[in-house]
Amino acid sequence: MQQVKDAPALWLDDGIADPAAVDLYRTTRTADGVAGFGAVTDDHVARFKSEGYLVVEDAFSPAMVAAAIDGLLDLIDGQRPDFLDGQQVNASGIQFEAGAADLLPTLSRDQKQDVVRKLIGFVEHEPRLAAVAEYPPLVDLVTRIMGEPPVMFQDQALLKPPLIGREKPWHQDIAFFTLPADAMIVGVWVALDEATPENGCMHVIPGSHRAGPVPHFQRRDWQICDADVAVEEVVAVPLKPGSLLLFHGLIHHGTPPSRSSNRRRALQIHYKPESVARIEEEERLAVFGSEGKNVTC
Ligand SMILES: O=C(O)CCC(=O)C(=O)O
Repeated sequence: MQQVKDAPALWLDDGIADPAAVDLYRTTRTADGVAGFGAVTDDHVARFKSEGYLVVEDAFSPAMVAAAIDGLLDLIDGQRPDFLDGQQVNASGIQFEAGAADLLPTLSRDQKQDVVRKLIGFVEHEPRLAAVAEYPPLVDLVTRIMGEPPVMFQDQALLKPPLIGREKPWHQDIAFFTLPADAMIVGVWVALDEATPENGCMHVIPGSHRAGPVPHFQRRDWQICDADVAVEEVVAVPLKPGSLLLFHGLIHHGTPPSRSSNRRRALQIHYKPESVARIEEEERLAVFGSEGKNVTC
């Protein structure tokens, strides 16, 4: 994390861009969705468990999506100072594109969003975003999948600015969490804009969660080795605004760089079963790190 003078705790993205990474996401397969929370059957829940993902279309109304975007822009515009103060302790805040530091004071509220990569910890600060993460039909569906009450433990907004939005390389989310690798961790990715392969929608490898944890390497990011990605099995998950993807914490997934002039804004929320306790950082690295495993990338 770089600190910038006169802008305390300005958090800048330091990931590595590689436009050629788009080749890791080429596919003609796209995910099907269920039409609304009310249409989710026990078979769909069983399919989530075997395939590791489920799409729910029109999960949120256009009014909820519009309110969430307004809430997001207010946070980016610095209208809730307590949100930015949280950055000092890694509790909440905004990660900007590395090239944005000097530009920021000159940008309008609308322009600023196109130099943001990520916001973390909005639930405590923005009720219009909390309304999405705490939406009862969503929490009920996550409860059905887990078989017990879920606890939200991470909430983020993930933005891909037009054309410059970077890839999020293939990974398993539990590799980033101090939670047991065999826990039923559920991620929810909510499209606020139309998400397409061109502007960087989610891509998954169906069933890949069943093979368990795989080593992650520090390359363009903390990621699965490119050579270990089952590129022939990739499924793209294009979503309309207000639709969502539920995905298992061990499913292999990633998003390509943006090649589009359309921005891609999304919310990502993670839930764990109430009964699951945290593990130590060393335990996480023993499972997901490459040290001592005789693996190369
Ligand atoms: O939205 C994105 O681009 C990346 C989402 C993702 O897989 C993650 O942040 O773990």
